[in-house]
Amino acid sequence: MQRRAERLIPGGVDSPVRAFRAVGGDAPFLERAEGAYLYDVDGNRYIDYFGSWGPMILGHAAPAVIEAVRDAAGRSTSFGASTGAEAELAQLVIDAVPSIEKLRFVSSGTEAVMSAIRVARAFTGRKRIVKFEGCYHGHSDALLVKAGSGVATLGIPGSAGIPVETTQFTTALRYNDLEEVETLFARHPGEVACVILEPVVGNAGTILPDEGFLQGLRAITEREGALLIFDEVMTGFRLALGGAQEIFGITPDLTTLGKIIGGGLPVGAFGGRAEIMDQLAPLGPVYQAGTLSGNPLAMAAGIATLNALHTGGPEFYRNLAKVTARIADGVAAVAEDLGIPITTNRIGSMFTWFFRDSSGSDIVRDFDDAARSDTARFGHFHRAMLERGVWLPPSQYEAAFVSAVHGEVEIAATIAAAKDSLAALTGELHVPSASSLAL
Ligand code: KE4
Repeated sequence: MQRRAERLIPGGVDSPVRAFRAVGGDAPFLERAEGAYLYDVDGNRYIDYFGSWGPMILGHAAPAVIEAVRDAAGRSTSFGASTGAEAELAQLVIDAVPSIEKLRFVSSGTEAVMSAIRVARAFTGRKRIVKFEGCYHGHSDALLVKAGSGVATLGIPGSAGIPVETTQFTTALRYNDLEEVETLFARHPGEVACVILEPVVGNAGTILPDEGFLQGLRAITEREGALLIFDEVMTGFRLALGGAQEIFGITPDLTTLGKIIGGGLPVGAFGGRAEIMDQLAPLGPVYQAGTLSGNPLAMAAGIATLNALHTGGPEFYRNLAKVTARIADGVAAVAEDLGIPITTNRIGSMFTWFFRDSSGSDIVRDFDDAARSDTARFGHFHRAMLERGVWLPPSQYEAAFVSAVHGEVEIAATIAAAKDSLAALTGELHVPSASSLAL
């Protein structure tokens, strides 16, 4: 199956991270999934900790979602004309995220971010965009900027096929560094259209904002007349019903969403104050469009998912966080006992175990910290866990996710698999630091 896929599709995958390049080996091909479990074509079962990269917060094949999609499919799969479902899902999003007065649906997080950037540039009449190293906002040209481009230099394309002219107005700064943000604005007064970030980073592994970082960004952008864009494609409806902005009490000007709001079907969205969103055609001068935007099946899956989350409310998220803590901290405790340096970053139902070399500090608060991880050892751990029926995201720089149907059985099985896997690693540990040699 792998060989056939590789003959027909570059790398055999429709998205690079699925190719397991960061962890080695071939990724199993999946046949189906249910609840917290994935089932591959050879009949192996895995506890799922990447959840389709975020959407599967209810668990796979949630009955209400499947029922809604089946029902919608019977009425045709796409119209390219308005349906009541779009406004119904929009209302469920807006009820949960007060900063959004109006939104538009698209078919991916990439489209949502690309469109939000365009409307921010139109609304402010400015060109420059500021992002942060380690934050991923989809693969639109202007946002694929090499890490480390920093305040001094022009945005340097982070991928082949992107002309420097496209990224010259993009600056990537260090996450959690307000000083760099101040310096950037001092160098480019009146030029910055927007600052975009993952309010909790999931694409460098999980990295939390320092106390005051988000508040500082809000104050600076307010003062400078730039828009603050929270890319909540991953954190939206993941960390709380109102996402990271609810947790940290920040009101961004624009928010991008995806993943969970489509319940596993292709949906992205961008939204914010009506005065900004009304720049969009057919009302305003900003063109943005999509054949399958607001697709009826995707809307049905999103409505079923968000209805379940609205019904579950704060208690739903508290339970998710409790189960996540037991899993993440349970495995970290095993690593500690075995003398394997791991830093666990965790919030809500997102977490990452950073495998540290024994010399580095144990704090991971920006991309440089994350990049000091022992990715080879993470790769060995990933493979060992996969062999024991636990499928972690196949990269040190991805967040793991827990669903509402991960329970006692999955907690115990994951910690047991980790005990075996980490013990197997100890033989490959580098020479321990002097302190741990002390007799
Ligand atoms: P999509 O275009 O992949 O739907 O969304 C892009 C995107 C935008 N913003 C954030 C914060 C995101 O996390 C993403 C996509 N996340 C990755 C997972 N790290 C998608 C997985 C993949 O690329 O295959």
